[in-house]
Amino acid sequence: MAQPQQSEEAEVPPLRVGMVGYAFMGAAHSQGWRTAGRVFDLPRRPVLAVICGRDADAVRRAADRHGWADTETDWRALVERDDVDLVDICTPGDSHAEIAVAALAAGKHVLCEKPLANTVEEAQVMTRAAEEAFDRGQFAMVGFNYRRVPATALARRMVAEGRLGTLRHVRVSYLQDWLVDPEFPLTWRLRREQAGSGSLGDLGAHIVDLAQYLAGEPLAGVSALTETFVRERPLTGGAVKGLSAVSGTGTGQVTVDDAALFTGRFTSGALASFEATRYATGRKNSLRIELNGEHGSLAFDLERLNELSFHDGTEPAAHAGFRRILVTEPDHPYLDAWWPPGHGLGYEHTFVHQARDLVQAIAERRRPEPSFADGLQVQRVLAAVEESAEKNSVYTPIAV
Ligand code: SOE
Repeated sequence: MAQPQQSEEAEVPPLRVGMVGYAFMGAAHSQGWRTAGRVFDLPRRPVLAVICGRDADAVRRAADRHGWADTETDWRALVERDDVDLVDICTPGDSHAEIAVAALAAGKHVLCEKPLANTVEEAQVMTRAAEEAFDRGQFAMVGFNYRRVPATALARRMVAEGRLGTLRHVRVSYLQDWLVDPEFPLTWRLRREQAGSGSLGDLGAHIVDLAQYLAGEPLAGVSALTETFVRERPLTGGAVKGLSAVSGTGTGQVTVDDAALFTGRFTSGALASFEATRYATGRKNSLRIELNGEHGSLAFDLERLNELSFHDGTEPAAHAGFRRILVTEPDHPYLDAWWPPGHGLGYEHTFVHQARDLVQAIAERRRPEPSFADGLQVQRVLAAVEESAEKNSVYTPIAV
C-alpha cells in the first residue's frame, strides 16, 4: 500500500523560505515557492515559513492569502531566525544590498529580485558577500525570471547548439504604458532614491539580461538616449493596484528616466538595439526579442509566450521561412512536469521555474544562475547606459 503523503514529504528535507516584501513581486514569488515542489520532484521541499513587511495587519493578510505560516515586521528579525534557510528579497531596490548582505552574514541562501541593486557599488558589495558565502556553502541568485519562460530557455538551447551560427543582431524591446497619463500618481518606481533608475532598471535590466543570456556573451559597450517625459506627478494617499503610490498632497518630482533607448556591441562584434519604456500606448507588458545569425533567426514575444519563431536559413529558399514552434512538448525546458502538449503556461510559471532552479542548485551545491556576479554585470551595463545618455549618446564601454 502507498505510504501516506505526509511521510513521503517528510523524507524530503525542507528548504524554509523567509520572504521580505509582499506586493506584486511578493505575490509572484509566493506563487513560485508554493507550486514548485508540487509540480517538480525537488531534492528539497520549499516551505513558506515567514513573510515580512512593516505593516503588521497588511503582512498578516498577505500571509493568509499566499500561504505563509508566520509573519515578521522587521526584516532584521527575519534574517536572524533559525527556522529560515533562504531569504527572498522582494522589496524596492534601495534595501536589496542591506538585506542581502545581512542574510548572507546570517548563514542564509538568498534570492534577490532584479535589478540586483540601485548602483554598481551596492552590487559589488553584494557580489563580494555572495562570493564569500559561496565558500561557506551558501548560494545567491538574482531573479531575472524571463530566462525561465520555456520558449526563451529553448531559444538559449538552440543558440548554444549553433542553430543560428555566428550572431549578427539582437533586437529587443520591453514596452509598457502605465505612465502615459500625466495624472498617474508618483510611485516609488519613479524616485531615484528608491528605484535607482526608471524604465532602465525596471525593464531595461530584464532585456539586458535576456539578450546577454540568449547571445551567450556580454555586451562590450553602449550608446544611449534617455528621457523623462513627465517630470512632476500627483501625490496620493491611496494605493495604485500593484504599484504603491507615494502618499502626500500636491505633486512630487519624477527623478528617474521614463524611457531608455540604446544600441550595443557584443564582445563578438554582434550589434544590438534596446528599447525600454512605460509610454508605449497600448503595450501592457510587451517584451520582444529577435536574434539573427548567419544560419538562422529566432524571435520571441512575451504576449505569445508558448511560442518561439525560428527561421532555418540553411533550408532551400523555396520553402524556408519563419515557422512557429509551439513550446509545450515534454522535451522542451521545464515542460516534462506540466500539462500534455498544447496546454500552455503563463507569466506566473516563470517564478515556479525560478524556485525550482534555485532549489536544485542549492541541493546540488552548484552556483545558481543568474548569480550576483551576473546581476553586477547587468548593473554595469545600466550604469554605462546612463553615462552615455549624459554625454549625448557617446559610445561607453562596459566596465569589467
Ligand atoms: C513593472 O514595470 C514590472 O512589474 C516589473 O517590475 C517586473 O520586473 C516586470 O516583470 C513586469 O513589470
